[in-house]
Amino acid sequence: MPNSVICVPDFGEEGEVDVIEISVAVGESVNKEDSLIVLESEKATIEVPCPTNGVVEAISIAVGDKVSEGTPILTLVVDNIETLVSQQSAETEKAPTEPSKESKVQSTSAAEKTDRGESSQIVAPNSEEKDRNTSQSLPQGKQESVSEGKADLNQPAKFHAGPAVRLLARELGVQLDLVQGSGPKERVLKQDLYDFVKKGLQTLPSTSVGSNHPSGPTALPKVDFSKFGAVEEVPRTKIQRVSAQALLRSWQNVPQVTQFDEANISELEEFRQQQKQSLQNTGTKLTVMAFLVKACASALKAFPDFNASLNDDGTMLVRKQYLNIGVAVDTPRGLLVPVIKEVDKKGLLDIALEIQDLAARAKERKLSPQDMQGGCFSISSLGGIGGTSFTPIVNWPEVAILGVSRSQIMPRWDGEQFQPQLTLPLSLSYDHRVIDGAAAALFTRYIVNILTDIRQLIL
Ligand code: CAO
Repeated sequence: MPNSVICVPDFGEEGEVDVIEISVAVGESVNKEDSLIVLESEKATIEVPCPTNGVVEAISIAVGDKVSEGTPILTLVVDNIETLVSQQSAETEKAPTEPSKESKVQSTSAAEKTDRGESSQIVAPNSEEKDRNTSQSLPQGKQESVSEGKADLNQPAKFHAGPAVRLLARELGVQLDLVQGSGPKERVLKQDLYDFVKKGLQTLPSTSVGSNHPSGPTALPKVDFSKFGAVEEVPRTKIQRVSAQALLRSWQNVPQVTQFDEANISELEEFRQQQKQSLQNTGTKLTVMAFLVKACASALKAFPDFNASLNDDGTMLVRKQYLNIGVAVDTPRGLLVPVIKEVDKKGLLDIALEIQDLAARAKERKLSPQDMQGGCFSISSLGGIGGTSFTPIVNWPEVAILGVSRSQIMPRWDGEQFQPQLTLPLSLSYDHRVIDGAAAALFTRYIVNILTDIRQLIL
């Protein structure tokens, strides 16, 4: 049987690219169009298909190598070199306007070398050409290996998938040979990946203490603390148990990042103190929280992707046309997040009164389920207690939450001297699937600007 050295084809980019996957192994039988290797450039992933049927005799490259057009990939014991050479010659004739791809097949010398028992050099077809050929059906044996879908990590991949699907699989952390393809020749499509991931998530148990699912979090082992000394078991309240589950669900499902910033609230505080005196007899307590709710309402209007939720399969962002903001309230039985509805239609004092009312009812166990539903965004303030910053957890299905810490007088350099400024630390945690870091920084800056100059709230 003649040998052929299969080389990297013209992949449409200059220079070297990385080998990110070797899809075959020495001794393996390969069919025409089977993926041999996958290359990754700065712009794309490129699958290099096999030009003919044969058996892999030797592999000349490894994952991590840098290759360019013409680099030998592997040596193939070709079933029928004549067929291969004539096929590639015919394809060259068919595409005379594209000499760069097929003309690199050294057909004449290949045939001559074959006659002399030497190995010939064949350039694999590029993936464009492979795509043209995908309507041909695979031999039965190959179809069986795909449909069986057995995963053997020591074996090379047995699946068909285009570069975009492979890239997505890597991003999602999905092992492609476990996915049943629904495309032609059982080719794995993007939708197959989404369905695979969705199915995996649905089978995860909903318990809050982890699981033994192979791709899920490791279950936490039981610890007998009484071995080390006396202990007391305190029952967790229903609120604590429910909020623990919600926090864990968000932590496990939402990739979260926290953006920190600081607002100069010196003028806001001066205004607040003035109002505080005139409000003394009305029972309204105007705290920084009311200003924060108004500032966030304005920011949510300006940045609608923050007033949104991802739909269940992550293919749509559901932007909300209403503006409800939840406020985290610390109660003796646990954390509650009552929601102030339609904050954009309410004034500062109305919001201040509502915060007071909701916080009081939360502490007295008088909130109804409706009081805690329909939130678009949350604010968690620990400013009344202390601390310089913290990372709140996104209150899923919302996509962002603002954490507020205690304001302090800080020295700020004005270009000539240090000025005392009342500085409010802000921590915005956000769902990075929905919100980019730059958008989060802009959103937080927007809030900072409003708090620094509260006249903007009138606009
Ligand atoms: N910096 C400095 N002082 C602050 C402040 C801040 N960021 N925020 C509040 N304060 C002050 C208030 O002005 C008030 O002082 P005065 O009486 O002199 O005006 C005092 O602290 C107490 O305020 P408050 O906490 O009663 O009122 P609030 O409107 O600021 O907050 C509420 C209301 C319900 C948010 C708050 O009581 C609460 O429960 N906070 C805890 C929320 C929580 O646990 N979050 C963590 C959840 S885990 O992510």
